[in-house]
Amino acid sequence: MAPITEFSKRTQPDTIVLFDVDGTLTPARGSVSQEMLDTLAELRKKVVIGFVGGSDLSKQVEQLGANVTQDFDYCFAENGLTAYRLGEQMASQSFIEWIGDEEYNKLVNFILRYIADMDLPKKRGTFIEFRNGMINVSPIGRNCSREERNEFEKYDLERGLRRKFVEDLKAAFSHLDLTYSIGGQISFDVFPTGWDKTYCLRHLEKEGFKTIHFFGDKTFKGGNDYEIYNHPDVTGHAVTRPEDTIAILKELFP
Ligand code: M1P
Repeated sequence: MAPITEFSKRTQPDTIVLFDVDGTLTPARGSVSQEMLDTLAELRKKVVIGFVGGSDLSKQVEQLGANVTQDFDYCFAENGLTAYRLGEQMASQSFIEWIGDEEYNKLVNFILRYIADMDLPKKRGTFIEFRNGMINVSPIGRNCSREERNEFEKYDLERGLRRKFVEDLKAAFSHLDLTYSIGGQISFDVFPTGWDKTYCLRHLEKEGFKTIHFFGDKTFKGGNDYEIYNHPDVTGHAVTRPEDTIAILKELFP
């Protein structure tokens, strides 16, 4: 397939480089650095660029800047369930249409009861965030402060609370083909199996890219970058922080 005409001025128009956000382009829930923005602007002269994040687009706007849909050729929020190509929204599916209200209500009721019974030092608000392509579940609640977020992460690492929560959900909802992904510090994502980060590749199938690179920090089994990092059509790069991403980009695209 011929490279896409809009990208024909790039030196490698049939190569796309996709990035996870937290821990790859930015510190966890932090803002992108000027050095990263400059690196991406240079890279975009050579190849096509996109990000694929688990969070919804509003959080990526906070982290990557208000012009994110202009600064990246492809924006894949919620693993690609919300997608933009050159600033234009692409068609996609929704979690609630997939699951239906009856099963969704049972799932939500179970989760809220489970959190109510959890013995945590701090609980805040927004325990379930309803998104287009998934729900995000947080035992402490999404509107905790940054300090409380860091405390919860440590508390959870020592006790495996999220892992146990996920195991109990899997047992209770084994009739639903759901995937549970612990991608960040305070929460986990729940979505239909297959709607992990590889979902965004569906948007690229007809675009004619010959090489797809992906950079991510959660590439281990159970991490939310694992499936796309290991996808046969993708060349994966594991990083631990944005500085690694910049260093590898300099080697790959000098
Ligand atoms: O992008 C990774 C994760 O970032 C957030 O996780 P947390 O708030 O737990 O740090 C969430 O937006 C989550 O959906 C996402 O997978």
